[in-house]
Parts: sequence; C-alpha cells; structure tokens
Amino acid sequence: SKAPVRVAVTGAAGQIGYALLFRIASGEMLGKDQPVILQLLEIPDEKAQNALKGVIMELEDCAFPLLAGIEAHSNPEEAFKDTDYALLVGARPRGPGMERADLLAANAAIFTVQGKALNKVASRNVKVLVVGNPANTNAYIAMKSAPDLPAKNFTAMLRLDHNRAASQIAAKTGTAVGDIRKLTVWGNHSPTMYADYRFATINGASVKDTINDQVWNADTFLPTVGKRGAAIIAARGLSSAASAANAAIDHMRDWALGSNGEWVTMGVPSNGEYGIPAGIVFGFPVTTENGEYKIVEGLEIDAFSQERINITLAELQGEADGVKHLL
Ligand code: NAX
Repeated sequence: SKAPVRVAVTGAAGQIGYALLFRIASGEMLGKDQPVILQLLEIPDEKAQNALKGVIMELEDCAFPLLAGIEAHSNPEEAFKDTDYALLVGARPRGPGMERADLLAANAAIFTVQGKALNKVASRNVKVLVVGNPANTNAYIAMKSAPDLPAKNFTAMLRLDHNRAASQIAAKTGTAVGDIRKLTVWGNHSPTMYADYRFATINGASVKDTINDQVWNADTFLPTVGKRGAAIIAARGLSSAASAANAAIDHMRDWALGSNGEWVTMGVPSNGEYGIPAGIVFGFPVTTENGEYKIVEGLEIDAFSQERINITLAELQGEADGVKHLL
C-alpha cells in the first residue's frame, strides 16, 4: 500500500473545516488508496483549540481506514512540517466597522507568517490551496513570502465560482452538470469574477449558441454567480461551507490526480497569459496532469470579455497595491 502523505489544513475548527476534513480523511481528495496524515492548525485561543479537539475526536470516531494520523497545532511551523498539501482555510473575516484596508492588512499578517512557515518547513513540492478570503491576494502574499518554493505551487480557490456557474448553466439549459465541458471563471474570487461559457459545450453542442441570450448572460447569469455567496448568507445566516469544502476537494483532487483533459478553473500565478501581469494570482482555465496544471492558452477574448477581465484584474491589482508595503 502507498505511504501516507501529509495534509495541513488551517482554520480546521471552522465551518468549512468541519465539512472538509472528513472527506479528506475518507479518501475523496487524494484517492481511495492514499493514506493521509492530517496536520491541523487553529489559532492558540482556548476556545478554538477546544473546538479542534472535538473535531479530532469525531475524526477518530469515524475510524477511517485511510487516516494514518492526526495532529493539532497552534504554530504554523509545526503544522506545515513536511506537508505535501496545504489547505489554507483560516482567515480573518471582516468585522464590524472594518475597512477594506484593515481586512487586507489583517490577512496579510496571517499569510506572510504562513508563507514563511511553508517556505521553511514544508515539502519542497507542497501544493498550496488558499480558500480564506481575499483568497487570490492571500495566495499572492503567501507565495511572495515563500521565495524558496516554486511560485506555481501557490493557488487560490475559484472552483466554487466554477461549480456555481456550471449549476446555473445546467438549470438554464435543462441539462446535467456533468455533461458541461470547457467552462471557466476568470479573475478574482469576488463578485467581479467573470464566469465565461463562450467555449463551453454540453454533449458537444455550444452552450453560447444554445442559450443565445447575451442579456441573460450579462444581467442574470453573471450577477447570480457573482452574488451567490451573499445569497447563501442571506438564506442560511451563515456563509457557504459544504459547497466551499466540496470545491476545495475538487480543486486539490484534480490538481493531484489529473483532470483527464477536461478544463477546470484554478486561481494561479500568471506568467503573462492573456495580458495578466506576471505573479498576479488569477482565475484561469487549466488542465491538469501528473500533478501539474497548465493554463489553456490561445482563447479568443472578445470585447465584452476583455472589459470583464479588466475589471476583475483592476480589483486584484488594487489589492496587491494595498499590501505592497507589508511584503
Ligand atoms: P469560520 O469562521 O467558520 O472558520 C475559520 C476558522 O479559521 C476559525 O476557526 C478561526 O479560528 C480559524 N483561523 C483564523 N485565523 C487563523 C490562523 N491565522 N491560523 C489558523 N486558523 C485560523 O469560517 P469558514 O466559514 O470556515 O470560512 C473560512 C474562510 O473561507 C473565510 O475567509 C471565508 O471568507 C472563506 N471562503 C472562501 C471561499 C472561496 O471560494 N475562496 C468560499 C467560502 C468561504 O466564504
């Protein structure tokens, strides 16, 4: 049987953590033949550490055959030791009266520390997924703080936006989500993201031609996907957790095990593709194989799409500018 791999998860006692850890431990992320050791990080606060103990008791009580070990930590340099995968879920939420700049600064503090810790102690091939918001900029900060690790190993989660877009298209066209191919979401994980179905197909037929309604695209589809997180908060009183955890599983599984030629969306540092400045962590269509992702290149960007991409890029550049002095 395979040797266990180490999976670090931060914010492990939070609501996404609660929806995520059990699925990692059951083999849904890295395969039903891959034992895992969970290295869980929470803030030192007693309440958080106690909650983490409770989650660990439940993980133990599942008696998962693939769960080869569980560790609880409050120090990133211990939690990230030799880790092969790091899911950075914990982040500072926006509190009452908190300005955008305060939020950026609070998260910059967390993600510089965690980036440095990864740089120092993680596996040299560690695959990092940032879920905690602002996810793209947090991934950018962690990447900049880890100069000895490959920049390409730092990614942000756009997969929830991708999955939300797929589900809206399936509903609109009366088709099955699983039959949709070549969908992508460009840019920032925020309401400015640009979900793009111009290349998408359902059983080989063009989604754009099937829907054939640019007004629906601009006035219904994009706002619905962009504001889906807010709609869930309004309905549930809590932000998306199970669907966010599911997207994190999808992102890591496809990265580790391959997408079999299918497009998926990942937030990854640009190398200049599509005019996105190098280093900006941007949602792109990618295919994955042998543990590596590859940005799908050569797609035509029409005027509407360029305008949308410019908006979400400007937001990301504004965030990068906002943390420049902290890096
Ligand atoms: P919760 O508040 O339920 O849990 C967050 C947990 O992280 C808490 O237990 C907290 O103690 C811990 N934490 C905070 N700072 C930490 C640090 N420095 N080290 C370790 N742990 C730390 O939030 P939850 O609903 O689980 O959401 C987590 C993050 O995901 C939030 O930032 C949220 O905005 C973000 N999301 C990102 C999404 C995406 O698509 N990229 C979608 C879902 C979600 O909104």
